[in-house]
Amino acid sequence: MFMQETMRWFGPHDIVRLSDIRQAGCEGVVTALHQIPVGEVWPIAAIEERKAMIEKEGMSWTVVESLPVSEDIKRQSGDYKTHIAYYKESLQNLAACGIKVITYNFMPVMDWVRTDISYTLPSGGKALYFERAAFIAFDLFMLKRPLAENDYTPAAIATAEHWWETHADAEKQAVFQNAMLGLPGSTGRFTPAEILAALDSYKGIDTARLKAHLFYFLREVVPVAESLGLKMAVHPDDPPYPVLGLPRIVSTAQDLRDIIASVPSPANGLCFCSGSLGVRPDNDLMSIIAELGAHIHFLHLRNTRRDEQGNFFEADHLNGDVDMVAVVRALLLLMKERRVALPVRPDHGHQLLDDHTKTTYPGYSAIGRLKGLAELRGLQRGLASILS
Ligand code: DNO
Repeated sequence: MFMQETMRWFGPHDIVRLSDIRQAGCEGVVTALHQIPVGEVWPIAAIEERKAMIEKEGMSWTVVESLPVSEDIKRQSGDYKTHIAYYKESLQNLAACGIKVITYNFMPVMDWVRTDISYTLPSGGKALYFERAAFIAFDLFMLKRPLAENDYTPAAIATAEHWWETHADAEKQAVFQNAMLGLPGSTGRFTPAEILAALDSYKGIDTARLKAHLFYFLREVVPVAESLGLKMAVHPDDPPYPVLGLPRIVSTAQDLRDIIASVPSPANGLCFCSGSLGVRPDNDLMSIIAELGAHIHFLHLRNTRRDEQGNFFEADHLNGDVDMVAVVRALLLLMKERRVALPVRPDHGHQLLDDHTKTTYPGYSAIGRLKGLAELRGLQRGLASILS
């Protein structure tokens, strides 16, 4: 049994077209109604319309990524009760349209963060990169977040000062632009004032409190998802540690364990993202699969390469810190045992060949992702022949 191969599509405005995804050999598409403001209901008509576009191209809408959780829900402020009621309504509507897997995250304010979205690899391909000193310099000297210095060691501040002194204005500007990128599926950027106001709105919300908010949300929505036959899949934090002083609570094996234990249900599950989890050396991906495999409903398979300074770049799918051969082997065995073909996407890809001439959503090039997917496909086929 092989994984169900998919790619993410950001909708009709994505310059990577559904027909490109089809040509990559995908049977499924991962998408979301990015046009609907976070917190509002996804109406059946809009879901059906999106579904029909995908089916017209000979594929199916396999996974929703993401049905976003509003900042009000994460903070338990303002309209959070209404937003939770709307979330349940969206789940009902998605289930009515036959969609089964729903991905979400619980990262406050920002989704994934990088400092460079076109980091040149030795091959000439380009990748996403997170440079810690540059990010701290952004925080301290560009964003000028109040009391930011309390979140870093003197040594980390010294590396950021060195970075600041040795980089040109254009490079600083590029880091600023990249760090302020808005949410996936939008081309917008936050303004410093917006970020600072959003950060301020999390004052007093520490790790324990944010976790309590997540568990409250899960206690509300998981029973609904379960009754509808849906699987919820929480996406890990990227990077998997606190950012800009905000707590992050989906970063470690213990976090994942706590989430699963908070509401025991087949509907309360995980998106296993090897790229996000793999950035922490203390995340042992093989033992996460062994322990929590029964709760994995969706796979993001990509690789990163980190260094001792806490920098990392997105490496070739089969050539980074994650032992992808071992991970795919463990996942194939897991699927066999569970008798389920899990949906997978290559997650991000490099910019290669004609990708360099196009502006896609960062990480979502066509050719780079096709390469990652094809490598994973070959790996699966090869392993399957040995395992059977
Ligand atoms: C990055 C993605 C994440 C992911 C969300 C899920 O490219 O993997 O943005 O979609 O965190 O909610």
